[in-house]
Amino acid sequence: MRAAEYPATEHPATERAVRAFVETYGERPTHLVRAPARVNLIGEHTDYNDGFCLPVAIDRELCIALRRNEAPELRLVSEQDAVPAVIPLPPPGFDTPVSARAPGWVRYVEGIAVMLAAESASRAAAGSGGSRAAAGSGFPAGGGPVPWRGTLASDIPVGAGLSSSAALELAVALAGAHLAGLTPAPTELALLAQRAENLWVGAATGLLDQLACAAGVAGHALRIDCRTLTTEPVPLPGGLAVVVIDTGSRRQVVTSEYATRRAECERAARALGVAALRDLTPRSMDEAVARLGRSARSDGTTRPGGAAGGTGLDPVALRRARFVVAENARVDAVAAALRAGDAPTAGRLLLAGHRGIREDFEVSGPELDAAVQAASAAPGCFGARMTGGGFAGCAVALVDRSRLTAFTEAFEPAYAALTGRWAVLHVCSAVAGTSVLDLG
Ligand code: GAF
Repeated sequence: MRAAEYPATEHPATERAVRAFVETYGERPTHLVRAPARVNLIGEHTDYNDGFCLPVAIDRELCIALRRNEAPELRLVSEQDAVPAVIPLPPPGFDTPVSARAPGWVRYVEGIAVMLAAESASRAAAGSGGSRAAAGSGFPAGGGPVPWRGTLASDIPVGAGLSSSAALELAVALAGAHLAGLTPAPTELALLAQRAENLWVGAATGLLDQLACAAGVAGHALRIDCRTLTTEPVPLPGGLAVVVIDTGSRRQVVTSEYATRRAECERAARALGVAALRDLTPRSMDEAVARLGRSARSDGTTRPGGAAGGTGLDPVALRRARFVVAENARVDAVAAALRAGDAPTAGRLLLAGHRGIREDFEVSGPELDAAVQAASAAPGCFGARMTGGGFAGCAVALVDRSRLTAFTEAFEPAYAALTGRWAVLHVCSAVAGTSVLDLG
């Protein structure tokens, strides 16, 4: 089957995955795994600062139809790639050099296979009793990695900042865990996927994407505390539409700039004397900066008028910290506004978040700024901001559901006039996190 014969626009990913399985392997799948994309409403670049986020798992999903394999390998055929992922089980060890690892999407599949095998090995070493402490990760006890074959279909745009890679990691992880008789909690699944991303793929990301995709709750946003890893569903008001705006822009700088921002935040936390920026409020941060300034002046090390000079806190790190500390406070303010059904306040906070990320954190981009400008001027829009890692990809807007048509009609030409390109709008529903269905 070629994708063009069975277009994504007319058939959901679940249906396409099952159909592809039958056509590829000549039999029915036994299981169907689904994993949603996520859009983050507020709380950006806060996860690796031990802070707070407010994402929504959305109804743009990735699905894998699968069954056990006789051959000792994991084989996954994607509708988006002519070359399948074929991973021998048990997979290569951690000592495999980075250059020998698989390219593109296959690397994520491989990373999950490696992490599941590591779990299995550590459980075996712990004497099959599977003590959580011995396993070292909180992943529950169970069998070893099980070989399976599957087909993958996805409605999540790739590289758009909607966590298509986290969805892939989680779907592969849940498939492997389920076949091995494991029932990991969403947080445990998310942590395993994050380890694959950090240790195998080599991206030093936080837990936002994986936890949002794993633990989403239908009809709700999810307040995540990235230090305690607790999640709390926040109901989305019925009259409010979450509109994801895919600006059509994609950039490669994200990984290196991400690492730089992370280092700047860590530098700021060290200078301000806290374990992580999460430990500061806007007020306690002002006090800490003032204290630093006073002690630097008493040493005679600062220049008069130099805001952060001589304090050990350079102006760039100070700006990054100001954004993160204010953004953490915005998460609870947006959650409270949503609970109260106060969409105008939630919208204003999103706009404030975008200003901060553009001016202080500096990870916006021209298309993202244009999308926010065009959206916030359109009728029915309460507020908008860029979402995800930044530089390119998607923005999110909160829109009065009864005015969606007027919003779209005003937004589309306004964005095109500003950028010379057309955006794709996704009016999204909040769905449950990753799940597996036994097909019998
Ligand atoms: C990316 C990362 F993967 C997340 O962990 C998070 O830091 C996000 O950027 C920014 O909020 O999606």
